[in-house]
Amino acid sequence: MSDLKKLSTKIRLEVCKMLKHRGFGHLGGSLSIIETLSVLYGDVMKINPQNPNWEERDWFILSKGHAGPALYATLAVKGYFPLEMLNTLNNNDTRIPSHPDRLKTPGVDVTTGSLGQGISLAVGIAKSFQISQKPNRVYTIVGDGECNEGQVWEAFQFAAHHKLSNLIIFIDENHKQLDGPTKDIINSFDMKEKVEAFGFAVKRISGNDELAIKNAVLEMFEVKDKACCIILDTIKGQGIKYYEMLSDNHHIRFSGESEFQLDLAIEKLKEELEREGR
Ligand SMILES: Cc1ncc(C[n+]2csc(CCOP(=O)(O)OP(=O)(O)O)c2C)c(N)n1
Ligand SMILES: [Mg+2]
Repeated sequence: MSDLKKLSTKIRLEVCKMLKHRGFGHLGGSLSIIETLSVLYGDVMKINPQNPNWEERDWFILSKGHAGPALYATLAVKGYFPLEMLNTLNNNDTRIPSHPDRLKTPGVDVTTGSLGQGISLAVGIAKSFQISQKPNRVYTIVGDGECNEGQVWEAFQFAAHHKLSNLIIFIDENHKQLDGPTKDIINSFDMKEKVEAFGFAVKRISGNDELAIKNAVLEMFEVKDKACCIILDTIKGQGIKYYEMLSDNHHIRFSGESEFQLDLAIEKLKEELEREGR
């Protein structure tokens, strides 16, 4: 198992434990971005968990903010705050509310949750680094359902027009949104063609393959005069067969079979890590 695969497994385990403890949460869309977070925080991003506001850091914006648990698990595993804090998800006085809040959680750069707004902030932040000629990079993950928001396409136009090559936009194409397949709700058609037509450098890759994600990011580093987009072909509920197959897997209230399967997944992920010697 590669180091990045091991990191993905650790993050996936913490997401499952956190939602088991809470009893409900946005499991499907959290699981589909784990490999991407693993590559970003485990390899390509310039970060300093001991000093989250380090001026030279790269910025990460989870535009699909409902996947907060995936970001919290990543930050905790990377040492931004203790793992035990993950058990406070959604508590009244928590530092990790269901959607990310930059004033509450160490390592959260931007408050998100209202779909369409995270990507808009991301392009503004990238523009500010471009104006001040700073080397900081900006990374953001947008949901495929989120792309139903007109505001997303305004932000894409802005990124393309300003040639924001210091920004990498990931689109998590897990083919589903809140209450069904994206093709039935508002069809995205061919996302790659659309983003290309907006003037981006685009690559579409498998979103569960850490090496492919890393190589795509490194390829985008070579782009100098265009905004960059990586489309992640993923599965909502990725990495846990039962939840991949479960049609209503956006927000789950665990009980009966769905709770049993979560316990099973936790045991399997623990065993995988133990086999690897953690
Ligand atoms: C402006 C806005 N409208 C509606 C919602 C409610 N909402 C939360 S998640 C979601 C579906 C998002 O689908 P997608 O972006 O595909 O997320 P994923 O599949 O990754 O979970 C919706 C409609 C919201 N958070 N913000
Ligand atoms: Mg989706």
